[in-house]
Amino acid sequence: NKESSSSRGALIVLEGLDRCGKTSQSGRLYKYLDEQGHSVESWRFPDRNTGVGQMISSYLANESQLDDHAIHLLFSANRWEKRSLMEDKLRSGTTLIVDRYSYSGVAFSSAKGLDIGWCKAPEIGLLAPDLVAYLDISPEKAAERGGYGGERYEQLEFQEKVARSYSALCDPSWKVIDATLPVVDIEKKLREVVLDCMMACQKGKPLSQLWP
Ligand code: FDM
Repeated sequence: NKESSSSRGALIVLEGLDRCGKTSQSGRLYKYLDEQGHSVESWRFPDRNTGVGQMISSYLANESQLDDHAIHLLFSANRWEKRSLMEDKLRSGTTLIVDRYSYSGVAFSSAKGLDIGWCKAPEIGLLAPDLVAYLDISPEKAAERGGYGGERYEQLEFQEKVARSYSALCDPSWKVIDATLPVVDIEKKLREVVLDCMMACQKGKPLSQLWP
């Protein structure tokens, strides 16, 4: 059948603190893979274009207030509303580069003091990434880069808590890349791990679900 005869795309997730360089690295990676002739798309969460995404966006801009649990579930719903499209894309051979995913969901909400198990529960059954690349930078270094916008979470003290939450979530399968290296070095390391991962997916690595 179609599924077993054609190879699938890879689900690549980039995670890290604000100002770690995720967004610019996902852009560079997208451009590289696209130019190499791969079928690839660049995604991000929150996806602010949906109805749920607009609620999240207004919360992040401090234009609305929501209970910590409620906003957590909205972030999760925002991933659920994209799940079937995500699966279709992957199965039809498109690789997805995703800027933030469930790990941001758990790291940011548990940094507010919510129970980590409670935070993970609504993510169960979403597609598991084939690769999590964590761009590692200390909250202090990230803050020095400046350019924190005015959004809700963009404060040093909170980012320190998020960094601790990420450490608790990080598992040995994550590819941790030093985000203080020169941009081109990060780009090179990222390409290596991504190409390896895409190869494994082409060779038949099955899609799996959170939490493995
Ligand atoms: N964020 C992002 C969460 O709190 N939970 C989530 O599930 C996701 C995906 O939203 F501060 C936070 C992380 C960040 C903010 O993200 C907006 P971008 O990458 O700056 O758009």
